[in-house]
Amino acid sequence: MPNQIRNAQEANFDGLIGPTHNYGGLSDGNLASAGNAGLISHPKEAALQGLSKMRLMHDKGLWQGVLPPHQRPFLPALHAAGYSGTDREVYARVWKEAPRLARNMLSASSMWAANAATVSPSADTEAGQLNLTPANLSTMLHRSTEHKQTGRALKAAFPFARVHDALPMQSVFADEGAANHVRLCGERGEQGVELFVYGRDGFSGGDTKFPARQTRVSVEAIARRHRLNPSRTVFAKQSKAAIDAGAFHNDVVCVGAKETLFFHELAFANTAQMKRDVSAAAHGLFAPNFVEVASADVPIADAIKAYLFNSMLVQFPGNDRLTLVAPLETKENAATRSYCEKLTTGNGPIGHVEFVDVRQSMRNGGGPACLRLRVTLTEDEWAQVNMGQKFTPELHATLDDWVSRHYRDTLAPEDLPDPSLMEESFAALDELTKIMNLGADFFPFQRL
Ligand code: SUG
Repeated sequence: MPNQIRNAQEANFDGLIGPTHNYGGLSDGNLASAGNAGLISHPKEAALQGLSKMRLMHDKGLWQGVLPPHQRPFLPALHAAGYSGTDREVYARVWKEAPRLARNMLSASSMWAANAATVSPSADTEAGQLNLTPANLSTMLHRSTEHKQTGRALKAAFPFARVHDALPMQSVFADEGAANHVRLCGERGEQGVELFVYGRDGFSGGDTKFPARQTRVSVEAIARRHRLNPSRTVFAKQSKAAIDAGAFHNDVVCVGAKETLFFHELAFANTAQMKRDVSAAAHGLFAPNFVEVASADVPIADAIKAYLFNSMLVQFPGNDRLTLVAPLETKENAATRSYCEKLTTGNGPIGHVEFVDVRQSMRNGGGPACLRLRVTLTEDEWAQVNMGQKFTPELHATLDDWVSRHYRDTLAPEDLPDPSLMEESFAALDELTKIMNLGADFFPFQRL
């Protein structure tokens, strides 16, 4: 019998964009990150754009949460690399001797909350408890430092949940979290089907030009530790064509919600098999609805450039059909714009498209879907979420003011070695722990 926990909704927890947001060119295989390396960034504008997107979701009636940025620079990694002295001394020396390492430890990449963790709602797990596994993000150095702090933020947000440790920090277990995971369902609070997507096996090497950041070994481990029902769980491989075209995560070419899976025809190595497996796993629960986009309609290069699929697929209260919350870039590309028109004039499951401005994040390859972690919660669970991490108009006003007081308007590559940037960031984060009710020992610099 499927678990039956009613009155559940999907909450979006967005990563609040941190004060060191910059274009470091750190992610091989992420075309935007590579192509925009060295551009001047706008941290204040970036954070305000993120907050506006959260406000839109809240005002439309969805549950919205916030995940705090991480401490950057991440001094513990610099200490581990042999740098010692005062924070200023450490920072000056690493920029002088190892600027690449310095840039990696300054990235605001925790904003992309879709990579924070893999989430299995209580309705899918054997114990009927929300399970989360923070992603080890082991493929990219600048992201490999996120998982511990992410675990802290998730434990603060969801005190009732089982928050696991990240998988072993090793290439065989490479894991990028919810960006390679889709949950389909009928009613949100009933047993769903969890689709895990991987790019390589783990033990045997991959054959892709760009890194395949998720392994089969890792997704099987997560499904096992979350105690998912094997007959309701599907594993599918990304295609080499998608990874090599720049789909460094599956959510660059695929998004799903409720019964609907919206994806590019080149997203999966074996699309027919994936559909058969999802249909079999959903048997007796719901009828999956596959919306497959042909290359003839949207070439994969356009899909990746315009981030059509890195949209949020949501059900706004009062709408019978789903809404695609897409980046403005999708409207500016002829192929993706006309595909969106086709969606809204057709009678498929996706009936509305809204465009949001997250350009600052987009230039690093992070669209609307990257910025949020979806967590399906029952009403009881939502009531237990840390109040300081629930997005409300009051919190929005407080955070807008906090950003305006602490963040820089611009950051050019030559501004990054300035130790004042570190001190400004720590002062901002220290204040944030009070605003968000995170405790006075939340960040490593607070625990010294
Ligand atoms: O991991 N970009 C991120 C973008 C993550 C997008 N997330 C999802 N698709 N869910 C990444 O590649 C670039 C940072 C820089 O170059 O400064 C970066 O980390």
